[in-house]
Amino acid sequence: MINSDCIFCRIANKELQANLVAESEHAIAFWDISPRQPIHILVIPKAHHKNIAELTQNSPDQLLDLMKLGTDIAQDKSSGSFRLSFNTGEEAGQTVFHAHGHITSRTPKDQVA
Ligand code: DGP
Repeated sequence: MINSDCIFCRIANKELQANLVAESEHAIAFWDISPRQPIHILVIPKAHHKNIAELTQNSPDQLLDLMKLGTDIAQDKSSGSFRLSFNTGEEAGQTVFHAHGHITSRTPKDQVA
């Protein structure tokens, strides 16, 4: 389901522009608009789920697809040292209430000696 008030639904639906990295059947990944590390990519389900807990509960098949896309991208873009993290709830720093994983790394693959 797509929520027209949700910015990440609109990116997933290609109504809003983003710097896309890759997509799979159920997930899409794009560069974070305000990167905090040299690699900072978001991976989101195409369908609207407010956080990773709801996605896990409601659609384990979509969760698996998202995790595979996220880890494939992380391994492709980084040296192999990365984080894939999900802020869940306001107190944990979640500001966009459409589930999303932050793929972050300090060591892009092309900068490893
Ligand atoms: P969080 O704090 O975990 O909810 O992370 C939300 C992230 O989403 C934050 O790092 C900034 C990013 N972001 C917010 N709006 C946009 C947008 O319109 N485009 C892109 N590419 N990233 C966005």
